[in-house]
Amino acid sequence: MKYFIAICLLLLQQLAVAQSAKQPNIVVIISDDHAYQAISAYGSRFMQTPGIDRLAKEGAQFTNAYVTNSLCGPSRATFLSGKYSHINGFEDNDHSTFDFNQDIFVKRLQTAGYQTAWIGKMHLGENTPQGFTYYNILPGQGEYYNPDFISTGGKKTRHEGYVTNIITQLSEDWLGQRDASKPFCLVVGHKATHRTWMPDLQDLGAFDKQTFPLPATFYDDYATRKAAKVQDMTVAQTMQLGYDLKVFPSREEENKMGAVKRMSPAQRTAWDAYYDQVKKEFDEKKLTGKALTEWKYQRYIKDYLSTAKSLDRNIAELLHYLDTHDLTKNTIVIYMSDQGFFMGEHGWFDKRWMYEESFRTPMVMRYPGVIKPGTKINGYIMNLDIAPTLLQAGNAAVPDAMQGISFLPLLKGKAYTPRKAMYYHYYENTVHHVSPQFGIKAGRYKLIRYYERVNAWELFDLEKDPQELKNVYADKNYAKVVTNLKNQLLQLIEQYKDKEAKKLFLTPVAD
Ligand code: SGN
Ligand code: CA
Repeated sequence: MKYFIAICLLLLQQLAVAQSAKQPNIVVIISDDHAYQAISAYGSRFMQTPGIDRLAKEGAQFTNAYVTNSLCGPSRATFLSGKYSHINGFEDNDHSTFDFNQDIFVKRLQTAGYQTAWIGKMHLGENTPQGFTYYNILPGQGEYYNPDFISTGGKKTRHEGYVTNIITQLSEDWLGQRDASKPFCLVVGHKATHRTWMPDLQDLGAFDKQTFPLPATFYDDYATRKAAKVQDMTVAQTMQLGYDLKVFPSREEENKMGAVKRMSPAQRTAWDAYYDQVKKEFDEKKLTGKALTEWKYQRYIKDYLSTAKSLDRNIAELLHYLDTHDLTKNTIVIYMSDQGFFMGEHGWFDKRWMYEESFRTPMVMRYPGVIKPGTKINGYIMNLDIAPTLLQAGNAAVPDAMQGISFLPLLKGKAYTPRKAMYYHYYENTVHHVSPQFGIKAGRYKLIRYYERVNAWELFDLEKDPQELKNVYADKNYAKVVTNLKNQLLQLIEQYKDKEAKKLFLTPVAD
């Protein structure tokens, strides 16, 4: 009997091993507003990111990864559903709340035997998350210091400390107590590097010795681009000295800021010691005009990079946890941002546009035994493709209704047809005054149609104008290109069933 039990246990153990070998664990780390320009694997001129670079070295780096709608909620909704915003229902952060009754990949992974969790920033509205064995998420945008979290069942708990560190800790805690006989899928949602770029105390001043050259397009005059002229997202005008850059006219004004008010006395002392010095130097300089704008740029970049430094350190820490718990070999790890971000290009911060800095997102992926270390994937991949890819990797069926394409065959060196063109649609029309827009990127060209705030078309020849400064839509030499791209755009609109875009597409624009 004793032997029989021992043999049964052994068999069960082997079964579990075989099962997990077939079904890899999955960790997806999604940051917020982290620009590829700030990642050394992408050739950053700003900083080193050894944590993210490790994933690129040990796995694949996607050099042409893009999002369907460059905004926080819509990006996460597409990630979960594998569908464009007009199909999954989450079009913008202002009016949408995610309908968790719909088909999302985590639910299908659960059915396939996975434990699933989302920890950190989710930002999908008020509905109770479904599809997760466990969740512990920030309400809305969340806070950098002493953030509240809402866990499975709706319990709210305040955690003392810095948000990026806490999210890592909670992720490791969940991994530590999970049912180790089942594969897992963990989504780690970071708040960093979102506005208002509040660094961890240990990173205050980390970039103070450096001066960063302005991007070549910093003083863009937006000639030929109507929508770019009316936005409200410039370092010069929109970015605020107090709210964004922590240089307030007085302590009383600073005290009005909720994000600072919630700090503990010890945190606040360290915080003020640093920013009081910044304010002192600023006051002494008495800057105006361009000098003031350029000073703001330096401060923006320094705070932004400091939050990115903590983000990268925490990614390295989570990878270390996988190493020390014998999980590295059988775990897919994806790191990506919810979209790109402007680091002063065109004079801007924020995202939303179909312009490269915003549309394109950093993405790296490690999958031991499947992806050869140091792989570069240069084809077009969209955040739309992740759900079907992970379903396939987890041995779960990919529903036909998903609009993304699994790139697992590409990783495995099997038959795979890359997409030739990408479709984009952005809807929000409030904060930062970016006009709703949809468009197509196909190789050398990008065609964008703006509507609602501005009605206009833009065409860029990316070979001649990679910085997207010169709209050549009206240039007769490009007439054939316009016709051709419009045909392709209409095909994509129909393929993805975007009825609203089709109506707009068929409405002529009066120039
Ligand atoms: C907030 C920010 C905006 C940002 C949006 C969307 N202002 O409104 O600058 O564009 O979020 O960001 S803030 O003062 O509240 O920081 S997203 O990442 O959630 O889509
Ligand atoms: Ca975001």
